[in-house]
Amino acid sequence: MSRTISLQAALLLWLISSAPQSLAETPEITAISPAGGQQGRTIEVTVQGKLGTAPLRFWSNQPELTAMFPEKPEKTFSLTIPEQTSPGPVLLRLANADGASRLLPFVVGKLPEVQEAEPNEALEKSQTIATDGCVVNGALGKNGDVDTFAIDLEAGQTLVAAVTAQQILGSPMDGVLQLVASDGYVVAQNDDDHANDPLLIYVAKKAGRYYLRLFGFPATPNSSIRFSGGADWIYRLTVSTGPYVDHLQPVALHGPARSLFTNQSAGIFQSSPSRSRHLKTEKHSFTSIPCPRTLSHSRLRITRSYRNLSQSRSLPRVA
Ligand SMILES: [Ca+2]
Ligand SMILES: [Ca+2]
Repeated sequence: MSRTISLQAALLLWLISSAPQSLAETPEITAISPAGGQQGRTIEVTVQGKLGTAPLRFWSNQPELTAMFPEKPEKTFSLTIPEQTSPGPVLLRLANADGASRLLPFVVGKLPEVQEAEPNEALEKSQTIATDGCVVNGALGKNGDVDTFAIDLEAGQTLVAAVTAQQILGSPMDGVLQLVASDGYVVAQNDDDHANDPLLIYVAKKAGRYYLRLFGFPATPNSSIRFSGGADWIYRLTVSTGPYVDHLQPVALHGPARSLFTNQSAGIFQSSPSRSRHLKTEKHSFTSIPCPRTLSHSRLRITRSYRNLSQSRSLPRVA
Protein backbone atom coordinates (compact mmCIF):
# COMPACT_ATOMS: atom_id res chain seq x y z
CA MET A 1 0.00 0.00 0.00
CA SER A 2 2.72 2.48 1.05
CA ARG A 3 4.69 1.46 -2.05
CA THR A 4 1.62 2.37 -4.26
CA ILE A 5 1.32 5.77 -2.56
CA SER A 6 5.00 6.56 -3.04
CA LEU A 7 4.73 5.63 -6.74
CA GLN A 8 1.73 7.96 -7.13
CA ALA A 9 3.63 10.76 -5.36
CA ALA A 10 6.61 10.27 -7.66
CA LEU A 11 4.36 10.39 -10.73
CA LEU A 12 2.72 13.60 -9.47
CA LEU A 13 6.14 15.18 -8.86
CA TRP A 14 7.25 14.22 -12.37
CA LEU A 15 4.09 15.71 -13.89
CA ILE A 16 4.57 18.98 -11.98
CA SER A 17 8.26 19.25 -12.86
CA SER A 18 7.67 18.51 -16.55
CA ALA A 19 4.87 21.12 -16.92
CA PRO A 20 5.82 24.25 -18.92
CA GLN A 21 7.08 27.06 -16.71
CA SER A 22 4.97 29.71 -18.48
CA LEU A 23 1.91 29.23 -20.66
CA ALA A 24 1.64 30.98 -24.01
CA GLU A 25 -0.90 33.80 -24.15
CA THR A 26 -3.70 33.56 -26.66
CA PRO A 27 -4.74 36.73 -28.53
CA GLU A 28 -7.43 38.53 -26.53
CA ILE A 29 -8.60 41.60 -28.40
CA THR A 30 -11.68 43.71 -27.68
CA ALA A 31 -11.20 46.32 -30.41
CA ILE A 32 -8.73 47.49 -33.03
CA SER A 33 -7.83 51.01 -34.07
CA PRO A 34 -8.19 52.18 -36.74
CA ALA A 35 -11.22 50.01 -37.41
CA GLY A 36 -10.86 50.52 -41.13
CA GLY A 37 -8.50 51.60 -43.85
CA GLN A 38 -8.29 52.85 -47.41
CA GLN A 39 -7.67 50.61 -50.38
CA GLY A 40 -4.05 50.56 -51.49
CA ARG A 41 -2.61 51.42 -48.09
CA THR A 42 -0.59 49.68 -45.39
CA ILE A 43 -1.63 50.86 -41.96
CA GLU A 44 -0.47 50.28 -38.42
CA VAL A 45 -3.22 48.77 -36.28
CA THR A 46 -3.30 49.03 -32.49
CA VAL A 47 -5.24 46.48 -30.47
CA GLN A 48 -7.16 46.89 -27.25
CA GLY A 49 -6.19 43.85 -25.20
CA LYS A 50 -3.21 41.70 -26.10
CA LEU A 51 -1.87 40.22 -29.31
CA GLY A 52 -0.64 37.06 -27.60
CA THR A 53 2.52 35.03 -27.97
CA ALA A 54 4.37 34.76 -31.29
CA PRO A 55 4.20 33.30 -33.84
CA LEU A 56 0.85 34.83 -34.77
CA ARG A 57 -1.38 33.98 -37.69
CA PHE A 58 -3.83 36.25 -39.49
CA TRP A 59 -7.15 35.39 -41.10
CA SER A 60 -9.77 37.46 -42.93
CA ASN A 61 -12.83 36.63 -44.99
CA GLN A 62 -11.32 39.14 -47.46
CA PRO A 63 -8.32 37.06 -48.57
CA GLU A 64 -6.49 39.99 -50.18
CA LEU A 65 -5.72 41.45 -46.74
CA THR A 66 -2.38 40.52 -45.21
CA ALA A 67 -0.76 41.27 -41.86
CA MET A 68 2.80 41.52 -40.58
CA PHE A 69 3.60 41.07 -36.91
CA PRO A 70 6.66 42.29 -35.00
CA GLU A 71 9.06 39.68 -33.64
CA LYS A 72 7.82 40.36 -30.12
CA PRO A 73 4.17 41.34 -30.55
CA GLU A 74 2.83 43.86 -28.07
CA LYS A 75 0.01 46.13 -29.19
CA THR A 76 0.52 46.81 -32.89
CA PHE A 77 0.80 45.07 -36.23
CA SER A 78 0.73 46.25 -39.83
CA LEU A 79 -2.13 45.50 -42.18
CA THR A 80 -1.92 45.77 -45.97
CA ILE A 81 -5.08 46.55 -47.97
CA PRO A 82 -4.35 46.05 -51.68
CA GLU A 83 -5.90 48.45 -54.18
CA GLN A 84 -8.19 45.73 -55.60
CA THR A 85 -9.76 44.90 -52.21
CA SER A 86 -13.54 45.25 -52.35
CA PRO A 87 -14.82 48.08 -50.14
CA GLY A 88 -17.13 47.30 -47.26
CA PRO A 89 -17.08 45.51 -43.91
CA VAL A 90 -14.80 42.51 -43.46
CA LEU A 91 -13.85 40.30 -40.54
CA LEU A 92 -10.36 39.70 -39.13
CA ARG A 93 -9.07 37.16 -36.66
CA LEU A 94 -5.65 36.68 -35.06
CA ALA A 95 -4.49 33.33 -33.73
CA ASN A 96 -1.50 31.45 -32.37
CA ALA A 97 -0.92 27.83 -31.47
CA ASP A 98 -2.94 28.20 -28.27
CA GLY A 99 -6.08 29.92 -29.50
CA ALA A 100 -7.69 32.69 -31.50
CA SER A 101 -9.14 36.13 -30.96
CA ARG A 102 -12.80 36.81 -31.51
CA LEU A 103 -13.85 38.02 -34.94
CA LEU A 104 -12.93 41.69 -35.35
CA PRO A 105 -14.96 43.93 -37.71
CA PHE A 106 -12.96 46.12 -40.07
CA VAL A 107 -14.12 48.41 -42.89
CA VAL A 108 -12.28 48.77 -46.19
CA GLY A 109 -12.92 52.20 -47.70
CA LYS A 110 -12.13 54.24 -50.77
CA LEU A 111 -11.77 57.66 -49.16
CA PRO A 112 -8.63 59.11 -47.55
CA GLU A 113 -8.56 58.35 -43.82
CA VAL A 114 -7.23 60.32 -40.87
CA GLN A 115 -6.79 59.48 -37.22
CA GLU A 116 -8.60 61.49 -34.58
CA ALA A 117 -6.19 63.83 -32.76
CA GLU A 118 -6.91 64.66 -29.11
CA PRO A 119 -7.56 67.06 -27.46
CA ASN A 120 -10.57 68.01 -29.58
CA GLU A 121 -13.39 68.34 -27.07
CA ALA A 122 -14.09 72.07 -27.59
CA LEU A 123 -14.78 74.13 -30.71
CA GLU A 124 -11.54 76.07 -30.24
CA LYS A 125 -9.60 72.79 -30.03
CA SER A 126 -11.36 71.11 -32.94
CA GLN A 127 -9.51 69.04 -35.51
CA THR A 128 -9.80 70.44 -39.05
CA ILE A 129 -10.74 67.81 -41.63
CA ALA A 130 -11.48 67.79 -45.37
CA THR A 131 -15.13 68.06 -46.39
CA ASP A 132 -14.84 66.69 -49.93
CA GLY A 133 -14.54 63.12 -48.72
CA CYS A 134 -12.65 61.71 -45.76
CA VAL A 135 -13.01 59.21 -42.94
CA VAL A 136 -11.94 59.93 -39.36
CA ASN A 137 -11.01 56.94 -37.21
CA GLY A 138 -11.55 57.86 -33.59
CA ALA A 139 -12.75 56.80 -30.18
CA LEU A 140 -14.83 58.28 -27.40
CA GLY A 141 -12.00 57.10 -25.22
CA LYS A 142 -13.24 58.01 -21.74
CA ASN A 143 -16.31 59.17 -19.88
CA GLY A 144 -17.20 62.72 -20.87
CA ASP A 145 -15.28 62.54 -24.16
CA VAL A 146 -16.58 64.85 -26.88
CA ASP A 147 -14.87 64.88 -30.29
CA THR A 148 -15.10 67.99 -32.46
CA PHE A 149 -14.07 68.39 -36.10
CA ALA A 150 -13.95 71.67 -38.06
CA ILE A 151 -15.12 71.78 -41.66
CA ASP A 152 -15.60 74.56 -44.19
CA LEU A 153 -18.74 74.64 -46.31
CA GLU A 154 -19.85 76.75 -49.27
CA ALA A 155 -23.40 78.09 -49.35
CA GLY A 156 -25.68 75.48 -50.91
CA GLN A 157 -23.32 72.55 -50.34
CA THR A 158 -24.87 69.40 -48.93
CA LEU A 159 -22.88 67.90 -46.09
CA VAL A 160 -23.25 64.22 -45.26
CA ALA A 161 -21.66 63.04 -42.01
CA ALA A 162 -22.17 59.40 -41.03
CA VAL A 163 -20.93 57.53 -37.98
CA THR A 164 -20.11 53.84 -38.17
CA ALA A 165 -19.76 52.47 -34.66
CA GLN A 166 -22.32 50.28 -32.97
CA GLN A 167 -23.96 48.68 -35.99
CA ILE A 168 -20.99 47.39 -37.96
CA LEU A 169 -18.06 47.69 -35.54
CA GLY A 170 -19.91 46.46 -32.45
CA SER A 171 -18.75 49.54 -30.55
CA PRO A 172 -20.72 49.81 -27.27
CA MET A 173 -21.69 53.43 -27.99
CA ASP A 174 -24.97 55.13 -28.81
CA GLY A 175 -23.52 58.15 -30.60
CA VAL A 176 -25.08 61.53 -31.24
CA LEU A 177 -23.80 63.85 -33.96
CA GLN A 178 -24.32 67.62 -34.05
CA LEU A 179 -23.40 70.28 -36.57
CA VAL A 180 -22.56 73.57 -34.91
CA ALA A 181 -22.30 76.89 -36.76
CA SER A 182 -19.45 79.28 -36.02
CA ASP A 183 -21.73 81.32 -33.73
CA GLY A 184 -22.13 78.25 -31.50
CA TYR A 185 -25.72 77.35 -32.46
CA VAL A 186 -26.56 73.74 -33.26
CA VAL A 187 -27.94 73.80 -36.81
CA ALA A 188 -28.45 70.04 -37.26
CA GLN A 189 -28.45 66.96 -35.05
CA ASN A 190 -29.02 63.26 -35.49
CA ASP A 191 -29.05 60.51 -32.90
CA ASP A 192 -30.09 57.25 -34.51
CA ASP A 193 -30.14 56.67 -38.26
CA HIS A 194 -28.85 53.12 -38.68
CA ALA A 195 -29.32 51.32 -35.36
CA ASN A 196 -27.77 53.66 -32.76
CA ASP A 197 -25.41 55.28 -35.26
CA PRO A 198 -26.17 58.82 -36.44
CA LEU A 199 -26.16 60.16 -39.98
CA LEU A 200 -26.52 63.87 -40.49
CA ILE A 201 -27.39 65.69 -43.73
CA TYR A 202 -27.30 69.46 -43.93
CA VAL A 203 -27.54 71.98 -46.76
CA ALA A 204 -25.40 74.98 -45.80
CA LYS A 205 -27.41 78.18 -45.85
CA LYS A 206 -24.28 80.27 -45.78
CA ALA A 207 -20.59 79.73 -46.34
CA GLY A 208 -18.32 79.41 -43.38
CA ARG A 209 -16.77 77.24 -40.75
CA TYR A 210 -18.89 74.58 -39.11
CA TYR A 211 -18.12 72.02 -36.43
CA LEU A 212 -19.13 68.37 -36.26
CA ARG A 213 -19.48 67.32 -32.64
CA LEU A 214 -19.78 63.68 -31.57
CA PHE A 215 -20.60 62.36 -28.13
CA GLY A 216 -22.24 59.20 -26.86
CA PHE A 217 -24.11 57.22 -24.28
CA PRO A 218 -23.89 53.49 -23.51
CA ALA A 219 -25.63 51.43 -26.21
CA THR A 220 -26.85 49.25 -23.34
CA PRO A 221 -28.48 51.82 -21.07
CA ASN A 222 -27.38 52.03 -17.46
CA SER A 223 -28.23 54.30 -14.55
CA SER A 224 -25.75 57.01 -15.62
CA ILE A 225 -27.03 60.04 -17.49
CA ARG A 226 -23.86 61.54 -18.88
CA PHE A 227 -21.57 61.50 -21.88
CA SER A 228 -19.70 58.21 -21.66
CA GLY A 229 -16.76 56.49 -23.29
CA GLY A 230 -14.14 53.79 -23.07
CA ALA A 231 -11.14 52.37 -24.89
CA ASP A 232 -13.32 50.20 -27.12
CA TRP A 233 -15.78 53.00 -28.01
CA ILE A 234 -14.32 53.19 -31.50
CA TYR A 235 -16.01 54.84 -34.47
CA ARG A 236 -15.52 55.86 -38.06
CA LEU A 237 -16.88 59.23 -39.14
CA THR A 238 -17.39 59.63 -42.89
CA VAL A 239 -17.67 63.21 -44.12
CA SER A 240 -18.54 64.15 -47.68
CA THR A 241 -20.12 66.91 -49.74
CA GLY A 242 -20.63 64.59 -52.70
CA PRO A 243 -23.37 62.04 -53.31
CA TYR A 244 -23.73 59.48 -50.58
CA VAL A 245 -25.48 56.13 -50.71
CA ASP A 246 -27.28 55.75 -47.41
CA HIS A 247 -29.46 52.80 -48.31
CA LEU A 248 -30.63 50.68 -51.18
CA GLN A 249 -34.05 49.67 -52.30
CA PRO A 250 -34.85 46.83 -52.67
CA VAL A 251 -32.70 45.47 -49.85
CA ALA A 252 -32.13 42.14 -51.58
CA LEU A 253 -32.21 41.09 -55.20
CA HIS A 254 -33.50 38.03 -56.98
CA GLY A 255 -32.30 37.83 -60.56
CA PRO A 256 -31.85 41.04 -62.57
CA ALA A 257 -32.20 44.29 -60.63
CA ARG A 258 -35.33 46.25 -61.51
CA SER A 259 -34.76 49.34 -59.46
CA LEU A 260 -32.67 50.77 -56.71
CA PHE A 261 -32.66 54.18 -55.17
CA THR A 262 -30.06 56.38 -53.59
CA ASN A 263 -30.33 59.79 -52.06
CA GLN A 264 -28.44 61.71 -54.69
CA SER A 265 -27.22 61.61 -58.24
CA ALA A 266 -26.25 58.52 -60.18
CA GLY A 267 -24.38 55.42 -59.16
CA ILE A 268 -22.81 52.36 -60.64
CA PHE A 269 -24.34 49.04 -59.83
CA GLN A 270 -21.87 46.19 -59.67
CA SER A 271 -22.51 42.53 -59.13
CA SER A 272 -18.92 41.36 -58.76
CA PRO A 273 -15.52 42.30 -60.12
CA SER A 274 -15.95 39.72 -62.88
CA ARG A 275 -19.60 40.43 -63.81
CA SER A 276 -20.87 43.96 -63.53
CA ARG A 277 -24.06 45.67 -64.58
CA HIS A 278 -24.56 49.41 -64.92
CA LEU A 279 -27.85 51.04 -64.05
CA LYS A 280 -28.88 54.63 -63.53
CA THR A 281 -30.23 55.22 -60.07
CA GLU A 282 -33.23 57.44 -59.51
CA LYS A 283 -33.34 60.45 -57.29
CA HIS A 284 -35.17 59.54 -54.17
CA SER A 285 -35.99 61.29 -50.95
CA PHE A 286 -34.47 59.93 -47.76
CA THR A 287 -36.28 56.80 -46.70
CA SER A 288 -34.93 54.91 -43.77
CA ILE A 289 -34.17 51.46 -45.07
CA PRO A 290 -31.07 50.40 -43.14
CA CYS A 291 -28.34 48.72 -45.11
CA PRO A 292 -28.38 45.03 -44.19
CA ARG A 293 -25.66 43.80 -41.87
CA THR A 294 -25.31 40.44 -43.57
CA LEU A 295 -21.76 39.62 -44.53
CA SER A 296 -21.67 37.33 -47.47
CA HIS A 297 -19.16 36.30 -50.07
CA SER A 298 -21.92 36.49 -52.64
CA ARG A 299 -23.19 40.00 -52.56
CA LEU A 300 -23.91 42.97 -54.72
CA ARG A 301 -22.43 46.35 -54.27
CA ILE A 302 -23.32 49.90 -55.21
CA THR A 303 -20.68 52.56 -55.50
CA ARG A 304 -21.08 56.15 -56.48
CA SER A 305 -19.72 57.35 -59.79
CA TYR A 306 -19.28 60.96 -58.85
CA ARG A 307 -15.95 62.69 -58.27
CA ASN A 308 -13.59 60.11 -56.85
CA LEU A 309 -15.95 57.13 -56.53
CA SER A 310 -15.91 57.14 -52.82
CA GLN A 311 -18.94 55.55 -51.18
CA SER A 312 -20.22 52.05 -51.19
CA ARG A 313 -22.97 49.97 -49.67
CA SER A 314 -23.56 46.25 -49.90
CA LEU A 315 -26.63 44.13 -50.00
CA PRO A 316 -27.03 40.37 -49.95
CA ARG A 317 -27.80 38.58 -53.15
CA VAL A 318 -30.67 36.13 -53.05
CA ALA A 319 -29.75 33.42 -55.52
CA1 LIG B 1 -11.91 61.10 -28.62
CA1 LIG C 1 -27.39 57.35 -31.34
